Amino acid sequence: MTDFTLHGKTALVTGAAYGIGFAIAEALAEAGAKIAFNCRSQRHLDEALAAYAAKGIEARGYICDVTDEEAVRGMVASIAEEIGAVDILVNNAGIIRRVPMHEMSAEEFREVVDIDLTAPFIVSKAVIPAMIAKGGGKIINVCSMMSELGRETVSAYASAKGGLKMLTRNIASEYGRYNIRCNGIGPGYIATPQTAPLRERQADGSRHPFDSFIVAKTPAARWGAPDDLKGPAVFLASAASDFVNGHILYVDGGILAYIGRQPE
Ligand code: NAP
Ligand code: GCO
Repeated sequence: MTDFTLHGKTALVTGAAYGIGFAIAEALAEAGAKIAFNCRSQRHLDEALAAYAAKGIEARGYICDVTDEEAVRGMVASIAEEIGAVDILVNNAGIIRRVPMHEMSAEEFREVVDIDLTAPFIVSKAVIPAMIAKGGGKIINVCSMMSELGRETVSAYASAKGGLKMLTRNIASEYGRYNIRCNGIGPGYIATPQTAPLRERQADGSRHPFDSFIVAKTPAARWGAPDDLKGPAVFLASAASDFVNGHILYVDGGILAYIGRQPE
């Protein structure tokens, strides 16, 4: 029987206080993994621990900014001491800044790239030595439609997520010999706090134009939910995907396959 179980594995999901990261961590826990997660605020940490507990998940939470290499190394060491070295890393933490490129400051651009691309490098670098020592591991990078496509106002985010696709392929190339598998998950448009501005009801009660645009661009004719990512995450975290490496698994309802609804 194909092995989708994660019993005995330690998983670190970054930025998993809520949103996509929380759903992925929940899925990995349901498959048997011990869960560690981080965020930047005590309030989010406390709320997340209560939310995990309400689902019967004994998660370990850490206040850690993923751009702070020393703090990341300390968190990874604490996880190893407390529940075991990281077997599964999900680089999920991320931000977006929606600003027309000619109006975006270099500082804003660097902030997005720092969190969405440099941080996955930092956290992956922190866990790889122990994965090598243990005989292997799984790294899953949360990419995006913007790993493949551009659109107005997301130049920094698309640059970072495009880079994250190639970081995924490079880790897969460089560490495959150590039985480390690195793949990406590319969510489509998912209903989380990050995309809430794109779904806000208009003053007249109508749907946000972008909301209608995305539904028309998606063959599944709906926004995704964080739970839509649970199965793909378990697949990429488990032995079931041991010969899958350097692959970006798009979970987008078909957006990338579809030119868009033709005129009636
Ligand atoms: P979200 O609701 O905004 O959650 C982002 C998470 O990242 C939060 O837990 C946040 O925690 C954490 N975070 C941000 N910067 C951090 C930092 N420097 N250090 C530590 N934690 C940090 O976003 P989401 O929609 O769940 O997205 C999660 C991931 O999926 C992101 O990488 C995003 O780019 C990607 N994605 C989202 C969609 C979508 O449609 N929603 C689609 C494709 C890809 P705190 O702010 O509490 O620290
Ligand atoms: C945006 C959205 C997207 C999604 C996601 C799509 O402003 O276009 O936030 O970037 O978050 O990355 O896959």
